[in-house]
Amino acid sequence: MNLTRRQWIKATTQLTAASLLPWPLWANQPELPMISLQARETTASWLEVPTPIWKYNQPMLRMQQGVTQLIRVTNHLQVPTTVHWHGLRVANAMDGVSGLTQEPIAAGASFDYEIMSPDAGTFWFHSHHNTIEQLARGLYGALVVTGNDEPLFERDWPLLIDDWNLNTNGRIDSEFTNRHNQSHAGQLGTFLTINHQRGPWLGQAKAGDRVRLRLINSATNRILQLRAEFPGALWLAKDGQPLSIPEPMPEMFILGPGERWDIGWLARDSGRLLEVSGGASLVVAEVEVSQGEKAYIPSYPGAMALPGNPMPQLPVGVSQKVPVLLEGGAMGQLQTAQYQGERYSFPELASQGQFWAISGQTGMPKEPLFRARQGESIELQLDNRTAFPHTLHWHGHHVWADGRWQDSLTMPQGQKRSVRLLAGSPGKWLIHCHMIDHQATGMMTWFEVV
Ligand SMILES: [Cu+2]
Repeated sequence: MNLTRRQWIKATTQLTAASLLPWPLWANQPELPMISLQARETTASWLEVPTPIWKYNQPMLRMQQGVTQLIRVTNHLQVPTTVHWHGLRVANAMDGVSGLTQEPIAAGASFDYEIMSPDAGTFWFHSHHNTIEQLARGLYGALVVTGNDEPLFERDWPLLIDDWNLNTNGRIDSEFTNRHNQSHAGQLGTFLTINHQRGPWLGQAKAGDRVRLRLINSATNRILQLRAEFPGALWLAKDGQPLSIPEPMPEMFILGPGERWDIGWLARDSGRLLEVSGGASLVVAEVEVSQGEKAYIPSYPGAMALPGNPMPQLPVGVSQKVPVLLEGGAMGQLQTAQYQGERYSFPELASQGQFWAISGQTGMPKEPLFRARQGESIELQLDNRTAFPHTLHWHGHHVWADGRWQDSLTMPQGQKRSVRLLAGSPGKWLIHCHMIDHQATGMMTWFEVV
């Protein structure tokens, strides 16, 4: 038989393909990329005396959008722990909530988190077991998910901003159950760190550099009030989700615990970021801009817009309306609430260390706040009837609020508003105040996607 060259190539290709078939399919599967994350005790050199803290060996993780990543968490602490991937739309079993989605990782043990983020953006991770202590001791890190078609930034800086409650010996005040703080605005710190380093954080750029600042509030309770001196800077994304059109960044803005803003800035002259909630102005970050040889500075920074993530389309109608009443705390009007299946008066709740309620329940209720089928559109009618602001956080989901997707939302006292949630992956998902003193004393609930 005479074969032409083309026929011969075709025949041999088919032969090669056929000869591969008997191999098991898994033989060609690449191994998952693995990150070894270790929770351990260490010390920080912030003051003249060392400060014992708890920290991950890698407090700055990067992973690729859409690629499954294996993160092996080894617990070198003397107490159990878990890791929650804040803002990532992961499978429920990987969400890291002890007592709801997994058993805690025992001291000395490991747990494999297999996570895939459909979204590129700025996220973070932290302990979700005895969070009130473990987050305050420093168990958190930044998680940057990089996309394929993101615009180029010459500088890309995640900044985890935290405040610490240190005593006169430079140690973390280990009283995590101060009832006065818990029933008010929560324990605030006085000592500011950025990426676990004493502030201010310093960055260097050249005139004409496109700078991406990823601001993350990793404080346990403090709502940061930030003043930005970055002329012409833009808000690019909230909680990892890009704005469809970048917005001019206001000079003053707040960042509640767990919230993130991505900022795009065309560097011309030096800029800085200040924190002013404590009355005095503390410098959080300074970017020094050197006037180098770069002659051309583009005048239109529109090219900084981030490509959208694969978020679902918001349907027109809603299938359920769920009231989410935030009640309790000092100077609140909470009379009674259910706690562990029993109804108690507010003084009885307070004597058990419970101060805050969501829709009449304090602590983790046995039944979910609502159940929804995957893809269902829910209207959450948020109503903050307390005398304090709260930063609500939804696990595994973003809600549509203020024309953008957000996984954490700061609500001033007395505020009433509706947001939309589209039920995502099946499982049990937490909703709680990310001021951890409030979460630990009652302000949490959960919903179930079936
Ligand atoms: Cu709160």
